[in-house]
Amino acid sequence: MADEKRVTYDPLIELMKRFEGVRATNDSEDAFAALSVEDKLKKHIIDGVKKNLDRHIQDALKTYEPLTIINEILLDGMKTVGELFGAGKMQLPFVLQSAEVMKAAVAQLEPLMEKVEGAEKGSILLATVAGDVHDIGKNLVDIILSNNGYRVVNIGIKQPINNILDQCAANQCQVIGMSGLLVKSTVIMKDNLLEMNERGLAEIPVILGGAALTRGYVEEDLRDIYRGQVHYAQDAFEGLRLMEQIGSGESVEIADRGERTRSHRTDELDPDLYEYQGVKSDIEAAESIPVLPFYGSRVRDKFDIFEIYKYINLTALWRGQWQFKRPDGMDNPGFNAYLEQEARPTFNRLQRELATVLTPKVAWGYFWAQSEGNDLVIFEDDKKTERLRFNFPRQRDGRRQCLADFFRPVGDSEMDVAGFSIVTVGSAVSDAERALFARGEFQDYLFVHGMGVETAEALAEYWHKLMRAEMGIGHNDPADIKGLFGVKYQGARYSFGYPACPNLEDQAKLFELLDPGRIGIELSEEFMLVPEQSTSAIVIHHPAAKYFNIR
Ligand code: B1M
Repeated sequence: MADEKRVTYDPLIELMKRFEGVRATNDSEDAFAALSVEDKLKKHIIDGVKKNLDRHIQDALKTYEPLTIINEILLDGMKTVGELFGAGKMQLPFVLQSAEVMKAAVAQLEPLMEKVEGAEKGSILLATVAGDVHDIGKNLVDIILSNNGYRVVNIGIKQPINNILDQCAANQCQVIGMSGLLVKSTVIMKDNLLEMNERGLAEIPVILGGAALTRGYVEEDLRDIYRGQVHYAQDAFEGLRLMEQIGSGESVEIADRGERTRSHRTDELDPDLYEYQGVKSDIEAAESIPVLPFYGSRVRDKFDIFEIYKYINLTALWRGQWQFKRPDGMDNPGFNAYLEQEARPTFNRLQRELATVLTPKVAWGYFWAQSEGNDLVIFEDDKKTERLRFNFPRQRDGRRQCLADFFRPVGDSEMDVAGFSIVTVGSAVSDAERALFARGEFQDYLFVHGMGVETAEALAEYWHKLMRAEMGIGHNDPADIKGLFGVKYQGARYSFGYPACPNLEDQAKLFELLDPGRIGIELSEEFMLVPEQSTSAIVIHHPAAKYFNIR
């Protein structure tokens, strides 16, 4: 019977159902036709649709003043966007798409407006603190605040306190927002607050954000020292909530203080950890030492970028950088299918579009090395003369590991081998990002930034594989690239500034060894790498070398 053959399950429809509420974008004329003019504009914002926006704004202008359209209709749409994001029903890239539409709408309305008192909900001076080059977190905060009615004066990265305060005064901002990702930045933020106390400026409320901070550090330690209000924002939307609360004069509710007891990362590492105390780890000398592939350093600047792309960790890109989150109630296979639908096409497009923007370059090398206590001594090619030495911290307890333990000790009959690498994808990608941000193409700004970051990481991964092959330990590599992300190979690549070798100043020694100026990489005064999308590492061949923390 015909009925028995009727297909009741359409996989495509089932798939679409899963995504209901995640993103409901319908930009057809019909989808707007039946709506009131107010709802049309809100739909533009919520769905991130620019098509016909100008026409619908013209319609709204027949009834409303431009400022009313912004404050009462468009901002209401943005409020819904914020709520959807907060409830896990909207992904960050789509929030940025909504912000793009908001910006375009405001750009159309602004020329029609006189500068009216009350046109802004509040104002904030935003800066990444001195010595810190991280831009994107602060810029996301800028996008969210400025497209929710706040005036944002974003003065950029590496900003000393004098400039922050001068610009705050010159632009008459009500709040100061400081961002920073480096551990050192958390100390600088503290110094900045002390300076504000000193200058009698503690009436200015301060919002702090960035990965190295914790809520406990800001809401306990920093609140203890700053005479005014200081708040922690975990993300841009918490920044928005705080601005609303500060503006309304309400006392700011302290969010979940669960992290209070968690130690924060601002403690300077105890100098004792660097001092060799006579106790070593249980790590035994490697049975065999690789043949030194060559002594000294080399550079390479010709690559097939599509080969590098294969080493991009898609979890880090899609979930980490692009911040696609699994919606409540969606299982893992469903989420993977969702990512394939939403993230893969952008990934494919950007691989092509960035093929000539990303310019991979590598400097790498091998040197004779032996350990002495917590030190790793690097020798000249004569194997006798000390060239320089690194001093690494040792775990206080547990296995008491220290990076030096992975090398034969001074006096051993056999000289050990240490590898080093530094890679970059060049500066043009950062220029492209800045241009996208300036043009208000916020979604692509996030996507391009993520591609730059993860291509730099991919290049480091790809080059580490080549170095293992050069050292003759590549036969232990996993068969597929995914296995590399789980460090399922012999040895490890440790970046200075990360937990096992936290001393960023060691970058200067790496520069002495690799001379990466030849591939256009420079070291800033604060030991940051320029171009931004660059990363360096010491490459260790020892089979027991795995990542560990120093506590
Ligand atoms: Co690197 N890196 N990295 N890195 N990197 C960090 C920053 C690090 C903390 C990792 C770690 O140790 N666990 C560490 C610094 C530690 C330290 O200070 N010692 C570190 C290091 C050491 C390094 C290198 C030195 C390693 C090396 O090569 N030797 C090197 C330096 C690069 C350079 O000098 N140019 C390096 C390189 C790299 C990559 C190139 C591979 C890559 C890109 C870097 C870049 O963005 N330019 C990278 C990445 C990706 C990271 C981590 C993993 C992620 C950073 C990120 O993209 N976050 C980072 C560890 C981490 O953050 N967990 C790390 C996404 C971004 C949107 O978030 O900026 O935090 P974020 O902003 C968020 C919130 O924090 C908040 O809202 C934003 C949006 O939600 N927020 C605010 C931020 N500011 C706010 C202000 C507010 C409110 C909210 O109000 C004012």
